[in-house]
Amino acid sequence: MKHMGEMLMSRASFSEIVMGNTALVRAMVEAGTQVVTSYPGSPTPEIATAIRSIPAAERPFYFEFSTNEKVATEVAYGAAVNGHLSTVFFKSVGLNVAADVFVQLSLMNIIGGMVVVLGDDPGVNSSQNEQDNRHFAYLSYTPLFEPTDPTEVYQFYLKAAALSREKGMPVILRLTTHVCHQKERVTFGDYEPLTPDRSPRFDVQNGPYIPIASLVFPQKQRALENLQAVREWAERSDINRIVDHGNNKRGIITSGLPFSSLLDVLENARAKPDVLKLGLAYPVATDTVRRFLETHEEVKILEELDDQMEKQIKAMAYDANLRTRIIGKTDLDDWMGEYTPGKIYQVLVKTWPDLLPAKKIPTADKPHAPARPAQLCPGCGHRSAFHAVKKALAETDITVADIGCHTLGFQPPYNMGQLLMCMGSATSIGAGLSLFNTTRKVVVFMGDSTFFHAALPGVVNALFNRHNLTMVLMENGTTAMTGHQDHAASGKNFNDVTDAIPVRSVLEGLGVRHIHEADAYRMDKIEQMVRQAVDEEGFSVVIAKHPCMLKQTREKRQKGGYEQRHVAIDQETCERINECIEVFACPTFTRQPDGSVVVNEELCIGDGSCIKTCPASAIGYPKLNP
Ligand SMILES: Cc1ncc(C[n+]2csc(CCOP(=O)(O)OP(=O)(O)O)c2C)c(N)n1
Repeated sequence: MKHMGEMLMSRASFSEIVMGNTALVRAMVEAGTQVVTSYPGSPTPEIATAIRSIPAAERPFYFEFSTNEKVATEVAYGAAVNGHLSTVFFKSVGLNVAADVFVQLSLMNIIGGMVVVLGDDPGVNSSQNEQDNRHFAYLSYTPLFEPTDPTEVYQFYLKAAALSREKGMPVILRLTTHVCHQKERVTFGDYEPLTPDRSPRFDVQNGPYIPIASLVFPQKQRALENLQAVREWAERSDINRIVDHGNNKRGIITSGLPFSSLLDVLENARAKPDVLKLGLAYPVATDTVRRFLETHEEVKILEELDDQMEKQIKAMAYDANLRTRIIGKTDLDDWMGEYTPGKIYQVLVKTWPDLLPAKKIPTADKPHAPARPAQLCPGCGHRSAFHAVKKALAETDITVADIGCHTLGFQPPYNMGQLLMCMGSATSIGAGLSLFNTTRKVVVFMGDSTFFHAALPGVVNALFNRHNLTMVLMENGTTAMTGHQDHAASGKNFNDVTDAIPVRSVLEGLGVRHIHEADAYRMDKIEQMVRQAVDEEGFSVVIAKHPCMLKQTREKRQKGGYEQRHVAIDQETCERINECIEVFACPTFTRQPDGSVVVNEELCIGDGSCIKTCPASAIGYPKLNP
């Protein structure tokens, strides 16, 4: 395979095995996309990895990681009303942050076109819920394409971009985790680089662009007419397709990833039902669906997560007075989890017990891998900070987690972080917990990327309303959990060096009176600072600073010259107190069957953060790996 960037910019048509996220970037290139924005979140960060593989000088569009999803959407919208085809992408819950601007997009004449790429996460692989963002399409009068595989990611983006440009309306391309991450051979088209018209074409005559009070009605009317036109387009286009098994009794309507799982499962079916696959999940092409219903006695709606299609289809069937038996979700389990082949099997068997042969139940002798919860990396500064904060607090004190690698502090043995909601929420939740509360200290944790993303209003509120709590700012210099993207304090953006906005300066600028700061490895200092901070009046901050060690070691490895070191346990000195395993809990420590503890030299990076935690001083200073 050619270098990825070279491949993505190839002028000639080619075919290659790629991830959905990579196929998307080729589609952006072919479609003539001019501006792309994002805030990182699984399952979408590899889209940025593919973008980065194209050398900046050759990249045909501008890309930025913005400070959050709302900002990213606003930047893309601004560019799109200036005439540039734009795309914004982010994870499922990112749309909650972007919603305030997103729900207005369909009211506007977006002359350049704008595609909103969502990475939904059925199965909660890496999110705090499994929200079904198809609801937002309905809520905001925005068409929603739902590809099944990388080929469709590529094809549907091209269709979405063309439609968006033609109608001047936003279009959603809804991906899900395993549409983003699955790989298949995709055949791409030619790419003819054209010199884009980058003149600023914003013109109020294309508007109105001011949605206020009754001025909104003509804009809303236009959005509804656009939706109607898109539905009619979908009736004629090949975006929806039928897999005809010649079965006039049973049919299935589905879309997205469940379609490919369904094809797998139907391999073994006794009499395969016909399948109508909807590529445009909203608005549903009701005439196409009606014809499908009319030609089958029973139709199962097979949809992952919520009952979006079911509601639209049942309402239409009622109005059309259809006799077809429509089977939607049968029990609560149907609303949960990713529709893998195993899940589809379970759902279909409940509907039609005779459809599929009985499945062999896995036997007990099958190898079973124990669940391995996510954990902080060896050398992670967050671990040291948690170790210290825990010592400073009483059992009854309240700790609030936020989103990031540091969320993992909620797990034993640290148990630091007893509540979690969404990015940036810890400070204000902590403020609420501090009300009427004179007995239990409130400590909230915050990452540095999250600080800029959504925490600032909470910090300002804590100062403005004189809330009484302590924030431990876990500053590791990066957006670690999603793959080390730069943030406003990094001194670099995606494209260039830039002025860093240090978190401490921001806090000082806001007038935070009590700011303490130490390297997270200085656990004695952090402990003493937290003790002091929780007794200070009002809002106090302890900055526990240490670079992300995964990032640092990876960079050293890439540059060459990284030498792996490890600590070692002096078995003579070790008193088997097991603090290294039970309290500090670095995964490099392993208990042997005889009760002794050894260091996994492959995992250990020799950072030495553990040394001072051993009450018997049995951990020796790092040595080079042999
Ligand atoms: C609204 C929203 N956007 C994106 C994400 C994805 N996400 C999870 S953790 C995280 C990064 C947090 O970075 P930081 O606060 O610096 O903490 P670190 O992981 O570096 O410890 C992001 C972007 C999310 N969960 N919610």
